[in-house]
Amino acid sequence: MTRDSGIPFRVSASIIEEITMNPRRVLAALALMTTAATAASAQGVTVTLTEFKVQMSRDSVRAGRVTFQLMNSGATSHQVQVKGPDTDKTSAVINAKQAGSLVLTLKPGEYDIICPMADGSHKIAGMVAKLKVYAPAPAPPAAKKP
Ligand SMILES: [Cu+2]
Repeated sequence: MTRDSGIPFRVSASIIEEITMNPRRVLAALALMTTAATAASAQGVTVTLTEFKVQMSRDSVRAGRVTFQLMNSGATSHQVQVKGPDTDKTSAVINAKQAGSLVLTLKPGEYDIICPMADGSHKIAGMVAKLKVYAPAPAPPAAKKP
């Protein structure tokens, strides 16, 4: 689920060899790498809800598609609202001991992860957390021969 190693994909030995042996194919190889990097960018955040806390498996992600796995470990119903730049999305109500999910495409910035239930009283009681969304990773450096 969480892939944030800084090395978004492995470059196969054959691609490295192609770059070394045939510089004219570098552009084609880079196009392949870009595709691989995009595929590796799906990110997951597990959000655990209790009375009255929002706990997240991570507090930052890269901009792009983010899947929030919502787990209500509490004894009452909760909900998750994601609020930030151009974003204000709320999950369905999640009953006690049930799970849900929310898939959003986020841009860089600071987001609040809130339980909006009971006219905001869950939030006031402590159900709010921060998520930082960083700019997309820069293009990886050119592959080097080991
Ligand atoms: Cu709540």
